[in-house]
Amino acid sequence: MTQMTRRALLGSSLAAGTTLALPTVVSPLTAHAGAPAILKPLPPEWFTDFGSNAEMRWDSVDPSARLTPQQRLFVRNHTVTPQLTRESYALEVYGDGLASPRGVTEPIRLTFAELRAMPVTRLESTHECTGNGRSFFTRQQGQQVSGTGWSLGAVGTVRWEGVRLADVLRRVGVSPEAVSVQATGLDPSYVTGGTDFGRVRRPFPIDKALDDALLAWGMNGEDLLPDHGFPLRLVLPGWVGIASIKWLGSLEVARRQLTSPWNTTWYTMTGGDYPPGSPPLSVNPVRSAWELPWGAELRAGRPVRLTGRSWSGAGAVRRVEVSVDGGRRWRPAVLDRHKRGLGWRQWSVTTVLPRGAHTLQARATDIHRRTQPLETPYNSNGYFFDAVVRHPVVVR
Ligand SMILES: Nc1nc2c(c(=O)[nH]1)N[C@H]1C(S)=C(S)[C@@H](COP(=O)(O)O)O[C@H]1N2
Ligand SMILES: [Mo]
Repeated sequence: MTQMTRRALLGSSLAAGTTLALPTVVSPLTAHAGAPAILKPLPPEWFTDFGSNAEMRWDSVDPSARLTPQQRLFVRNHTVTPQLTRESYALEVYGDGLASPRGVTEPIRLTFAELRAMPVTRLESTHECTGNGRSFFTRQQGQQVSGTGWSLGAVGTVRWEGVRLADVLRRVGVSPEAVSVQATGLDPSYVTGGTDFGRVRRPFPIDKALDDALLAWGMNGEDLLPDHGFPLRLVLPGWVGIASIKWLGSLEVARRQLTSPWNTTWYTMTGGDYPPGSPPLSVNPVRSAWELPWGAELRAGRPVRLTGRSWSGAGAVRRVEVSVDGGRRWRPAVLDRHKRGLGWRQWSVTTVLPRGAHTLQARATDIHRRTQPLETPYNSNGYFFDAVVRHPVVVR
């Protein structure tokens, strides 16, 4: 979405100093001048490279691996990955929602070592960008939308390790009148269309903060990679990816509803039949993907075992039905044993296909009976494409 020039990057690094002090970035100028937006390798067999965003290719997914390896997880950067260190890192907490209110200039500071020494929580969740599947608004529904043209690979299921935000808030002391928490990242300010929107930041309700929100330093038993938020990121399980602020610099706790462009202008539904002022998007919808190339070639006349995965931001997937004849007949897929939690479910179907061009479809339903429609209502930013994707294959 953002094609930043070197000049723009330099500009935003300098402008960053005007919003919040930036003590933890290792020399913003040398770190960003001409540097790639994403630091980890993006081999083309694993990723589609969109510059500051990189999509996991579903045809590269190992059907025997339940978790997405961190090296293969999609990346979504508004600007560039900053290079931070644990030693100079500190989380700043402030706001009038603290038991003893504090202004932005007098925050409570928690070092990495202090946070790391707190009780450890591990949880598995599906991590997904709000715009995942966006390209299908155009490919499948003929609609023009703006944003990165993701297929279905802006998603992964990972095991996070960190400290519960509830534990951190209890430690610093929160007022019973607190309603809203705003997380701000340490990456450079986001500049687009000539406007500097400041640091990437998004508020969320105190209820989510006190429920399952995590401040994570690890993924799948490893330290976070720089691209995924090292040394510490927020994770709001089941919620839109933007809610999980990377390189977490500060948390403001407030007694009033906080806002940012990331919950009023973006990551809210606009256009189509959506009324102005639609609420910020939170829980991810239900989606499914086949672990196959687009237009995969399959063998005719003998049983083939096809695999895929389905997920929901609200809870486990309970049922997956598949059609291999363009939607005339649907039958249940065989599901894995993961009946609980926010991780995805793997499934398979064994079928004999006749020669010719065919369309595969998968439709999941979660434990709350949320399911996938055949068409997703249009919105101008192409969020939440949750319709059943028509996946073409050729049988020879
Ligand atoms: N600080 C910061 N946090 C961020 C972003 C960002 O650009 N800056 N991108 C958000 C978006 S839109 C998504 S989908 C996820 C992507 O997380 P990942 O790159 O670790 O997969 O991070 C979110 N958190
Ligand atoms: Mo996202």
